[in-house]
Amino acid sequence: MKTIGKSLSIEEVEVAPPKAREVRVKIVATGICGTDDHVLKGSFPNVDFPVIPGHEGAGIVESVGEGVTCVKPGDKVIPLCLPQCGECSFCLNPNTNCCLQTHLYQSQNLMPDKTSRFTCKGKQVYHFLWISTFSEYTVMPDSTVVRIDDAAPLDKVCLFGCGFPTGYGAAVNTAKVAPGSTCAVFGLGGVGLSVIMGCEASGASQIIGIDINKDKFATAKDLGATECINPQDFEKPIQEVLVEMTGHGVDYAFEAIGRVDTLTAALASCHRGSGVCVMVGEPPPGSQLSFDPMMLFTGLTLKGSILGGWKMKDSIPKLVTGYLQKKFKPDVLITHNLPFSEINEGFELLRAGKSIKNIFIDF
Ligand code: PAD
Ligand code: ZN
Ligand code: ZN
Repeated sequence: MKTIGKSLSIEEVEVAPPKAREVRVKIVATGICGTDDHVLKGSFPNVDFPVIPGHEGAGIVESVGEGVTCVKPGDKVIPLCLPQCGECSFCLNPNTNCCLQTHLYQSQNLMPDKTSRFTCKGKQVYHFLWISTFSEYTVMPDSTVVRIDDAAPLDKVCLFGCGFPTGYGAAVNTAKVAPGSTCAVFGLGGVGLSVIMGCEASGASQIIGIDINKDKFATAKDLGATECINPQDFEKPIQEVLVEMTGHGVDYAFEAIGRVDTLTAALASCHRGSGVCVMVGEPPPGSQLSFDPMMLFTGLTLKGSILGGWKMKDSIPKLVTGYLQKKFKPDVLITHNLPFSEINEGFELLRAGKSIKNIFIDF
């Protein structure tokens, strides 16, 4: 549980039974995503405190409320940080994965009936993105949970709740990386390394990883980066280095850090006539991007990508099945398996650049 200005504290929380169209899930494993760190630092917009964060989990359905037909007790599931209600105009639009129920359009700090299922010492605790996976039990609407293959190892496939599909999908869905192309990936955390996996799977011939932490380079190269560079090793701006390395700039640049300066650099490192820059990292709330609009005049494209463009209910079970068929290897990202009691140590490891993905079990 997180109270503003404090680190996470582990508390006894009462988790009420699911109401109609809600599901109560026993979380078996959860990861930390960079977005959870934004929540702890207070830079994720519109979070109410005290809150139970966490959105990269996997578990087992414990009970369901009236009218729930998509899952039943005992099913292995992944909670979805982007709902898919299946009925709104955005769900019916094949060109967006952002259901109108997502946190960008309405608050998910309480259940749809505007009450919380969490109580601690008699006080209401808020939900996060409707799924709050940093909890042994959690309740979510049925639009934000999906059944996965019974054979899926939950301590691995929890990564399909956010980080892996976000990065992989940014390459294969949003950018649609073409075979033989050049790619630059800014930020080699869980998300950026998953972008590299997507670029590699798409047949990119040059994949340049960019990070200020050289310890990330070995994993990036194992996953398909052809070279890795640290902007601090150069006197000139990194975009100039990338343009020189590739002739006229990269075909695709991905920002997977969440900073405006690196987003501007990613944009400027793209091929002016046909480059595609994809914003994946979440910039601080209220920030503004400033660049010469003439950059776009000759064909450069700037796009955003949330959750890799996947409609989560449709896609996550298929991705998990693909994992079981060894099509993806997101477990390479798991550097630490820790008991849930060490969740704060997990955030410290992430901030110190000493971990990629921390997975928590043993609630
Ligand atoms: P992470 O902290 O594991 O990785 C960030 C990486 O960026 C680290 O390797 C840092 O060393 C590196 N870095 C930091 N500053 C710089 C810099 N100035 N130049 C170069 N490299 C730098 O986080 P993550 O991979 O879990 O998440 C990355 C971002 O993606 C973060 O902003 C998160 O909120 C966002 C995100 N977006 C979505 C989405 O749907 N678009 C989903 C999940 C996460
Ligand atoms: Zn995330
Ligand atoms: Zn919808």
